[in-house]
Amino acid sequence: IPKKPVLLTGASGVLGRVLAHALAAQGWSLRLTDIAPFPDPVPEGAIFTRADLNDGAAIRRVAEGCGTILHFGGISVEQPFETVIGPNIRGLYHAYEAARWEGARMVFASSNHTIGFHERDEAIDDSAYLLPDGYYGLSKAYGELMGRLYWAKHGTQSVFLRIGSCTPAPLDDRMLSTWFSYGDLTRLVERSTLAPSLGPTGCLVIWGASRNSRMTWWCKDGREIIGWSPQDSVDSFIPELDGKTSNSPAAERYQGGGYCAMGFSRED
Ligand code: NAI
Ligand code: 15L
Repeated sequence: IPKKPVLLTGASGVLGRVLAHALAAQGWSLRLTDIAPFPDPVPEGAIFTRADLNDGAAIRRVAEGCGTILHFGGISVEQPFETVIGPNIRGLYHAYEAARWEGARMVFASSNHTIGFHERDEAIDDSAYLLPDGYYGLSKAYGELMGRLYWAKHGTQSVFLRIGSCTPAPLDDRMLSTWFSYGDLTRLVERSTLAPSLGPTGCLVIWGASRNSRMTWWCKDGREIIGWSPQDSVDSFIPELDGKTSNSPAAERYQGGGYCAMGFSRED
């Protein structure tokens, strides 16, 4: 288990709750925070503090003494620019400042929407250029760039988890590729926290998808350096979900799916 307490932002959200319970059950000492109250009994070994990511002083206080920040808080779906900018840009800056101050590692819940406009027949690796599919994806791309800045300037380490679709079960044809189980997410967060080194670049990109035979889009990443690979698979859902597509050409052409189709107005 980690030597120092671990701060989890977005603790009251869907993935935050999964991680809070799973990591506390393994004996981790957790500091949980969110703007919304924690909806369950706070697990043993955890302390919950309500805070807004827009409040830098509050985020610094909740991070005090922590060796890792699991940054899962913020806007988690496509929203207007003005809605995204506070939690996901200013809030991210506050999380990074706290990490720098504490000498903590950042494990950042990035997203496949950082690269959503790559086409589905392209196989891309962790060096592919960022190609966000909306203001939400753009904020996650900015987060990864902020991580690179904080490594280059301050030596802050980051793992960027480019999460696919992390839900209890898949819902459509696209998720036969992008689905990521809660178990695989939890093990990825454990390895991202506990791995002694992230290698010479200080920052690693990891694709958050389970062992799905249809995940042919996302290739090489930093998983070997932290000693993680997915164990679960979505394949048993293929008979049920194969061909369950939308009728939007943009949603079906690009890796980001429906996010690419929102407000899409290009004509070629
Ligand atoms: P969620 O929306 O359930 O959780 C986000 C949490 O952030 C919420 O509890 C919300 O109250 C909190 N939050 C929002 N604004 C805040 C603010 N100003 N100050 C403090 N807390 C604030 O989202 P979910 O699904 O749990 O995702 C967690 C993270 O993982 C998000 O960053 C999301 O972008 C990322 N992610 C999730 C994926 C998924 O499949 N669930 C896929 C890719 C990325
Ligand atoms: C995300 O980044 C979102 O947080 C999540 O709600 C899903 O939409 C997911 O991507 C996805 O691409 O399925």
